[in-house]
Amino acid sequence: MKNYPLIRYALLVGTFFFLLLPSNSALAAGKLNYYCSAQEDWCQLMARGFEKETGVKVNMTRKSSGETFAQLKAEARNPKGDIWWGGTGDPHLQAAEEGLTVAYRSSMASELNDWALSQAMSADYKTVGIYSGALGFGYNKDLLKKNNLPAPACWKDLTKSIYKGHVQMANPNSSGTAYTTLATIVQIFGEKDGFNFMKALHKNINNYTKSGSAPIKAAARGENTIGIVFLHDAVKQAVKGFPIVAVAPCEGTGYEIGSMSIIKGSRNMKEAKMFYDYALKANVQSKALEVNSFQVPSNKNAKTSSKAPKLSSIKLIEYDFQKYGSNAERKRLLKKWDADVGSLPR
Ligand code: S7P
Repeated sequence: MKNYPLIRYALLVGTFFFLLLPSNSALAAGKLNYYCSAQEDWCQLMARGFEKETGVKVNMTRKSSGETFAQLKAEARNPKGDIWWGGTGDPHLQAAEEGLTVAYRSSMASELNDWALSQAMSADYKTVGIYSGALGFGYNKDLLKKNNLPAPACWKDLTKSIYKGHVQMANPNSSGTAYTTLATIVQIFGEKDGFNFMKALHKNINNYTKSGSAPIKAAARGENTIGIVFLHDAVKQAVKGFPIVAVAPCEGTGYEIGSMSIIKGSRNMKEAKMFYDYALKANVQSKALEVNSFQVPSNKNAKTSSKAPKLSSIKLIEYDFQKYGSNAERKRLLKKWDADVGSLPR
């Protein structure tokens, strides 16, 4: 009887300190520095979904593919990022070749399409395919009509003088979309004619943007007529109700294998691997449709939409990912584009 106040006091103090302790999931949770190169809304959806499922705090940085690659390179001695999710596969392959990313074999591999796995195998598992999509262009049909212009159907159409000042694309140094464009044109027409095409196109370009999808967003707002973009980015604007028409060019076109890589020197390796596995799940990839991201998912069981561009009905080239994702070729092509095209007057 005499000890009761003491026991009560001990219980009270114990409860007080127990309440100060973080919850179990918070105890287990860490943090993740997440570099994202897809569209902002999809990047956010992935970050918030992962936080909700795991309790891991996500710090997100959104930059275009070429810009993120440059950041990884600049931070190589003191890495600040843990995982790079999204963006075209070429700079992910280049990062793997330059030793900026590390190998990881996810247990989710058995659920992936062959093209996603071959991306992984070609880089000794230092990257993996998370989605795919074809390149093309989109136009604002109201602006085309207002300017009395015919609808372009082929790459070559975009170099016609009638479209002067009406075409927009991103800068291939910063943008994965624009680098895919450059590599696609060189693969379709050959290097000499391909660069002649880029020079002729240059005369019609009203602005080289930093981000790959910016030209079609500008077209949706009525500030630009034609944007060279991935078809799914054009469809996204059309689905939102803007007067955008997506075109798969008549000569054929290239495509991307959007990728994901774990950054070498990651300080949160456990969380980076958790995110990697999470991002390859079917239910997670299916969520892309919630933000109108119509890429083809790499997980065979993920949902697709009838609104998505049908890759089987598009004339796709045999895009050489090994060559155009190699350090030497990407550097060489970009240097040549800067010297022979980007620096010319318009
Ligand atoms: O999420 C849409 C998308 O087109 O964006 C990625 C793109 O590389 C990021 O933009 P940049 O062209 O500016 O790098 C694509 O991977 C993806 O399909």
